[in-house]
Amino acid sequence: MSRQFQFKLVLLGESAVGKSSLVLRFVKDQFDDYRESTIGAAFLTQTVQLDDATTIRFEIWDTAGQERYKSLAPMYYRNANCAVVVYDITQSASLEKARSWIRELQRQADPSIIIALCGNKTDLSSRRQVTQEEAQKYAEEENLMWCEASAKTGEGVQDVFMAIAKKLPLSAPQSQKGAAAARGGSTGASGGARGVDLNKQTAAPDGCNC
Ligand SMILES: Nc1nc2c(ncn2[C@@H]2O[C@H](COP(=O)(O)OP(=O)(O)OP(=O)(O)O)[C@@H](O)[C@H]2O)c(=O)[nH]1
Ligand SMILES: [Mg+2]
Repeated sequence: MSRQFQFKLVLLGESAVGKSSLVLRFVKDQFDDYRESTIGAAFLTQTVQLDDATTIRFEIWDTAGQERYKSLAPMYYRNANCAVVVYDITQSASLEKARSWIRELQRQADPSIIIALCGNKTDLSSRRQVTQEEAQKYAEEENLMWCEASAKTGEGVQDVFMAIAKKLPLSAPQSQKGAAAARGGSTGASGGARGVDLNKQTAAPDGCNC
């Protein structure tokens, strides 16, 4: 019998590092050279096949990186099962911003959250300011997943989400409160960051707007 699990994933990072572009590549396999900056946040879903019997449905909150939206972020990372914190390999300052998001997640997100640090824009490696060694060392120290990708070429993009899917706790006990939260339906302060086993739902929620 096939099993389907649902997890809430949030993208965080400085404006223009390519969060929306990574999601657009992952969900629709498209790329825009001129993307509008995100306002508030965008919601998309995508399903990946983990193995013959298991699919993972990601409910993705793509947050706005502009400073004026910063105070909204907790609403999106609260009860998230996983976070992709993005920096631009051609901008050292964007790694600093990523570190600050990671510190905030470590303090305020669910303790079981899986965090991936992702360096985007590897197609611009001639302008690289952040070395792989520097980012990888930091990720190891903080016990984070680390990867690089290019939303433009698509290189490494599926790998980021697949690597996260493989780390998610599929056998964890489910709770109704956590289930509601993982669907983005709860703004409560707690509720855990468990994924939702969709086989145990009476009807699968249909939140796909992609
Ligand atoms: N060369 C290159 N450009 C990219 C890549 N990813 C995104 N961009 C460009 O970078 C710019 C910003 O991308 P967005 O995806 O809008 O960035 P964002 O992080 O969502 O920005 P906010 O919504 O403001 O937080 C756009 O012009 C994209 O075309 C990439 O992998 N390579
Ligand atoms: Mg965006």
